[in-house]
Order: sequence, then C-alpha cells, then structure tokens
Amino acid sequence: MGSGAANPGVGERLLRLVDRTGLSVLATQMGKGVVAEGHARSLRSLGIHRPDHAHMALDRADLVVALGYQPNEHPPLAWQQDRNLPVVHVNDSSAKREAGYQPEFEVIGRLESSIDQLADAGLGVATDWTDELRNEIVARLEAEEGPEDCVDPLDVVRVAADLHQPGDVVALDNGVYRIWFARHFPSPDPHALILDNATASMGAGLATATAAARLGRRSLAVVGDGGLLMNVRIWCPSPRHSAGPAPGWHRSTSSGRRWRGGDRDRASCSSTVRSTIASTTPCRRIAP
Ligand SMILES: Cc1ncc(C[n+]2csc(CCOP(=O)(O)OP(=O)(O)O)c2C)c(N)n1
Repeated sequence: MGSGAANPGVGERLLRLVDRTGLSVLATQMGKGVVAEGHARSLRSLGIHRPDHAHMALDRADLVVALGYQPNEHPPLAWQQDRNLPVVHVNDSSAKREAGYQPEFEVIGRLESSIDQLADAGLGVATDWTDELRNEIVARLEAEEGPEDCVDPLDVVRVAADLHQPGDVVALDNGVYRIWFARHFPSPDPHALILDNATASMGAGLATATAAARLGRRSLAVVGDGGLLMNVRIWCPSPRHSAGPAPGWHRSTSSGRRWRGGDRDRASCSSTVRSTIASTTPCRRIAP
C-alpha cells in the first residue's frame, strides 16, 4: 500500500477489503497510517530498504497487490530482491515499469472503486500464517532498541508519539531518523506523519511543518542538522508573525549514533528531548 492510498475515502474502503478477504496490509513509508498499525491485518510499514522487520512479509508472500504504489517511493528491487513475486498493480494510472516491477495484471481506475470491486469479488485468503507473521514482526519491533550512547532516535519517536494529539502533524525531513519513525511511529491516520521517500529531498521537513502550522495545525518538524541548514532561513519568525516554530536542538552525526552530550546517561537525555519538545511553542495559526 503506497502513497496513492493516502487519499481521502480510500482508507475505509481498504478496511472493508481487508475485513472481507483476509488480505494483510504492508505500508510503504508514504502509505503509513492508511490502515492503523494496530489493526490485526497490518504487517506494519517498510522502513529501510533491506534488511527490515516488515520485509519478512514479502519474503513469505505469494502475491503482492500493489495499491496506490509508485516505484519511486520504495525501490522495487529493494523488496523483490531475487523473489520475483507476481504483482497486481492497482492504481489510477498505468504502472511505471522498471526492474523488479513488472506487474502481471493492472487494474486502472479510481482506487476507491477498484478496491470496492475487489472487496465484492468473493476473494478469500488464509490468515493463520499472517497472524503468526504479524506477531513476529510486532515482537521484533518491540524488542528493538536504539543506539546505546545517550539520546537515540527511538526516544524522539516515542516522545513525538506521546505528545501527538488528533489533527497534529509530524513532518520529517530526510535523514536517518526517518527509518525509526517509519518503523515505530504509530500513525493514527495517513496525514499524521508526513514524509517524502520519493524525491527524499533534504530541507522539506521544516517547510512542511511550517505550511501545516499556517493551516492551523499543531506541527512538529523533525530535522537533522544537515537538513536544517538547507532551509533554516524559513524558520526565523518574521515580525509579522505572532507565533512560529520554536527550536529543539541536538547535534548528531549523520549515522544518528552519537549525540552531543554523549557523556550523559540515556535517561537524562531522554528527558531533555521530552522537555524540549513539550516546551516548544505550539504553532498557532499565523496571519498570512
Ligand atoms: C537535497 C538533498 N541532498 C542530499 C541528499 C542525500 N542525503 C540524504 S540524508 C543525508 C544526510 C542528512 O543529514 P542530517 O540532516 O544531519 O540528518 P541525519 O541523517 O544526520 O540525522 C543526505 C546528504 C538528499 N536527500 N537531499
């Protein structure tokens, strides 16, 4: 399930399809949240190309129904490897064919109506093996820990998730933390976590969060120091603006492994991240 499924009206139809057929759902990063990850048929989301926990689903699958998926949002060779899984492409336009993405069938049209027709076609798949698979993926994700030294990106994900309220937007720039958010942020809807794994351009996160704030949404930008420097000038609140994003700042390496203050213990760094985000000025509606 890819970015095309994140459009209004698709999610509830997909749930009906899943409930009727027993099909399980694996999201790309950009399709995350269309089906809640707590749903019994969710096999969670793809994080990094490979190896990743959710890839276990693709290693054992017999068929992929690619709903609203575009190859540029998660390279097909990264999930196909040498498996050469048969693919049914379901989207509003023809497949952009490339190595690893040569669908046997294409269902072209409005996604909502294609999903409805699939749901009514009387299909049914066994769910016992996917139940086991889901338990295994969830157990692996729950056992996962971030880097040992000081603050790790998983802490940031947990704090962002704890503070998240309905309607809030978390906008990710492009850095290694995106993988941790893709794996662990429990997106309640497809627009709670906004990221771009297609063009994957650094500098987009802060702009996205600022745009969301201007639309009256409480927003949080998660940005690496590199990404921040690419777009930092949009951050400075202008005198015209009554409120703007306030900074939370940690310096990391590009691997995300060492954070400044590495001599402090993890618990104290975790609480620093929490209080930094919690004390950040909520973005209010800004006068245009
Ligand atoms: C405009 C642009 N240039 C280069 C890249 C390639 N790139 C992806 S992540 C990355 C490093 C990001 O560093 P930072 O923002 O500090 O985040 P970190 O991964 O260190 O947490 C680079 C150079 C990109 N995605 N976009």
